[in-house]
Amino acid sequence: MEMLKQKFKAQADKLGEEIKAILKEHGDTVIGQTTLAQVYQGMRGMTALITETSLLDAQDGIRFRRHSIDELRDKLPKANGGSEPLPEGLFYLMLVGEIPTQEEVENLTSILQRRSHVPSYVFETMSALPKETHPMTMFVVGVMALQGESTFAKKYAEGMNKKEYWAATFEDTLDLIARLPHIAAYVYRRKYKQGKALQPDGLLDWAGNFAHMLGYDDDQFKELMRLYMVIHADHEGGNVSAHTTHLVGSALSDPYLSYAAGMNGLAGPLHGLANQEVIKWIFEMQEQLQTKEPTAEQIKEYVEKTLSEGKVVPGYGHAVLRKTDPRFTAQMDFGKKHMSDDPLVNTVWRIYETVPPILQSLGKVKNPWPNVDAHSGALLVHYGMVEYEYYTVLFAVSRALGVLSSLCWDRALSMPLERPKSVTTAAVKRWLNKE
Ligand code: FAM
Repeated sequence: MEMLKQKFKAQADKLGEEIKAILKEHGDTVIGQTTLAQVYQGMRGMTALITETSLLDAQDGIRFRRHSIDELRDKLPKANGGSEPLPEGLFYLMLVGEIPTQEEVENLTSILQRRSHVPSYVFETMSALPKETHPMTMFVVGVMALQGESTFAKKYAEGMNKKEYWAATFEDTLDLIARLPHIAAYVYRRKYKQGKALQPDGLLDWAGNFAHMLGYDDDQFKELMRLYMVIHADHEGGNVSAHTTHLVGSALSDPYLSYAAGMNGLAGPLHGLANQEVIKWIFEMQEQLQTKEPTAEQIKEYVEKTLSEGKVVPGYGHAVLRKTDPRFTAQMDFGKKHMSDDPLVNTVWRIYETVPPILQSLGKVKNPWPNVDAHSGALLVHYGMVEYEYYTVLFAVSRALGVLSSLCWDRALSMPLERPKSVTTAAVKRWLNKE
């Protein structure tokens, strides 16, 4: 642990110096123009954030420290006998910018195991909620209940020197990532499996153990969880969950508070909740059409009906991407390898052939291609995880790897309080009248 921490600090100090030099020489360099439309329309394309962990290209999709998803599947260490990357390896990569060795990943796995204890009051707090509560709400309540454990909050209250912020954030990050699978698994077991929580298996990796605690001991499901936890981890800094975590963290709210805030954003249907919406939409289509495998023609009609009701086609479109999401393709590849005859998975692939031309024909959808959420549910259903309201919790556990490693970078680089300027429409009118 100390080695990883020191390595991170050394990298952060080096980058901090480089940033200082860049700003000294180029601090006044203009990097773009902002239009009024951008300000009114969700700040699309406006560069306003620094995020070190990953970068999204509109055509090629996400790269984590310059590595594509395909490269990660190839280069990151695997579990014994497995072929999907271990998410601990991606976390390491995002933190220090290097692909770790098998041994470094194994060390990280044992660090996380040692830190994974969740106090019983956290489970009791979640249990106090009615069973009908949405799993994301239960999950965030669990995280908030754990906030009293924050090293950052305790040390800040004791008068911590600002030079130590990064170290306290680092400690909280590891503790929180270690504990999240327990909180998430508890939500699932309580809501869907009569409250029968399962004991962790200390011999398993982070994602494998999460699968085990959820109640899925199939080796293929564990592989799916490793892949799932890798591909959902980070999508540069401007998406709602990453940006919210960063924004709240900029007020020096501790990592528990910041991450919980970000996850409330992930719970929105235009963001992380889209994965539950996708499978719900397909199940409803199957029910209405009375078939498990609708034809392309039937799908087309159903899509047109969805659009005519003023709804979006879930799992399609993206604020930045302009091609098929490589996270979708990686899941398709997993499906082809492990379940090529599954009717639901085949329906997802038929939807992929059918939807883009329809969205294209509307003339306003900037990206008619599928995103990560268009595929994930069908893979989970294949292994029996049909409770789609739960899916965003899986996304949230994975997203912790990205947003919390970014938060470590924020504190290590002494990122300031974020506080952009806002104006009223009356003020905009005054500007325009002056011109
Ligand atoms: N189905 C129907 N209409 C769509 C659409 C879709 N999948 N995607 C975009 N549009 C519409 C959009 O509603 C807007 O219409 P209006 O002008 O009438 O309001 C128009 O096309 C232009 O939108 P855009 O510029 O192409 O997209 P945005 O950048 O505004 O929004 C998304 C991006 C993701 C919110 C949007 O594509 C969407 O609602 N998709 C469906 C929900 C979804 O899959 N979200 C998950 C995103 C995912 F990557 C994640 O965060 N996990």
